[in-house]
Amino acid sequence: MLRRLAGSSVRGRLGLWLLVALGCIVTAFVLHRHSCDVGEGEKVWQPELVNHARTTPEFKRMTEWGTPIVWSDTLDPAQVDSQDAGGPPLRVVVTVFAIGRYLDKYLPRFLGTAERYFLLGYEVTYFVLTDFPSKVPVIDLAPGRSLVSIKVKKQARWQDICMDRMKTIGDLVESTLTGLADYVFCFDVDQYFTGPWGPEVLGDTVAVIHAGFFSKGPLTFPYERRPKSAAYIAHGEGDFYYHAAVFGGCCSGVVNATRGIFRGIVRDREKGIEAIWHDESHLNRYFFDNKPSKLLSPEYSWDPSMSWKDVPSVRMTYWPKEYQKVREHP
Ligand code: UD2
Repeated sequence: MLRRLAGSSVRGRLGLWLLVALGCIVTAFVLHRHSCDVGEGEKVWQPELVNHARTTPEFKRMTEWGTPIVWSDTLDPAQVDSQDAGGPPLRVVVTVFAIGRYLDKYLPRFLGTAERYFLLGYEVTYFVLTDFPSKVPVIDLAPGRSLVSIKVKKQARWQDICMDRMKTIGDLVESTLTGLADYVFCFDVDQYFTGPWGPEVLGDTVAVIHAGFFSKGPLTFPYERRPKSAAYIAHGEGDFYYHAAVFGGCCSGVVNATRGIFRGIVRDREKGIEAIWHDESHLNRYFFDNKPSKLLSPEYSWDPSMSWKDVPSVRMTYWPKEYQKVREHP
C-alpha cells in the first residue's frame, strides 16, 4: 500500500514535472511564435511607425543659427494663441504673377486651392499681377477675402519677367501695403495648394527649402559660382538651397528681401551678367547673408516627381514644367 502510494506519488510528481516541462515547451513555442508575429506585424505596420519615428528625429527642426524649420506637423503655439485671442484677424497679402500664358493655365487652380487651404479665417487679399487683368477668373471668395488685379508690363524675356517681380513686389509693399498688411506671401503661379497652411507659416522673413535639395549638402546646391556675380556663393559656403517659388514675411521683411535681391540683379545687369538661376540665385545669396527668421520644409512647395513618402504631408505641389507650352520666348 505504502509502496503503491509511494509509487503513485513518484508517478504523480513525474507527471507533474512532465506537465510543467510540457507547459514550458508550449509557452516557449507560443512566445516564440508571438515574437515572430510581432516581428512580422512590425514589418506590416512599418510605414506608420517609421512616419512617427521620422517626423521626430529624422527631420531637422532648427537651423544652426536658431531659426525654426517648419514641417507640416509643427504649429507655433504663440502664433496660434495670438490668432485665437479674439483680436482682429491678421491681414495677409498674397502676390502672384500670371503673365502671358501662365494666367489661363495656372491661375484658376492656384486661387481655387488657396481658398480651400491658405490661412482660412484670416483676412487674405490676393494681388494678381498680370498683363491681362480682364482675364483674371472670377472665383468665389470666403468672407474677409478679396482679390485685386494689377496690370504690369509684360517683359519680352521670361528671365526678366521672373527677375523684375522683385522690384514690383518691393514697390507694391512699400507704396501700398505697409500698415495695411501684417504679412505678405509671394508665390509662383504654377503650383497649387494641397493641404492646409496655418499660422505656423507666418514669420518676419520666411523662405522655403527647395524640394530638390532638402536632403543634400551645400556642395551640390546650384548656387551661382561665378565670383563676378552679386549672387556668388563660394563652394563650401551656404546653408540651404531656397526655392524662389515661395517666400514671405512681414512688410519690412519682404521689402528688405525684394530690394536686396533686386539690387543684386541690377548689379549683375550693369556688368552684363545673369545669374545661373536668375532671381532664385540672388534670393539664395540674400538669405545666406540675411538669415530668414523661419524656414518652411519642402512640403510647402513640393515636386510631385519625388515620392510623397519622403515628407510627412504635402501642402503645395508644383506643376510639371511645360516651358515650351507656357513660355512665349525661349
Ligand atoms: C525659373 C528658372 C529659375 C528662376 C525661377 C524664378 C528655369 C529652369 N528656372 O524656374 O532660374 O528664374 O524661374 O523663380 O527656367 N511667370 C509668368 N509668366 C511668364 C514667366 C513667368 O507669369 O511668362 C511667373 C509665374 O508666376 C511663374 C513664375 O514667374 O510661376 C516663375 O516662372 P517659371 O515657373 O517659368 O520658372 P521656374 O520656377 O520653372
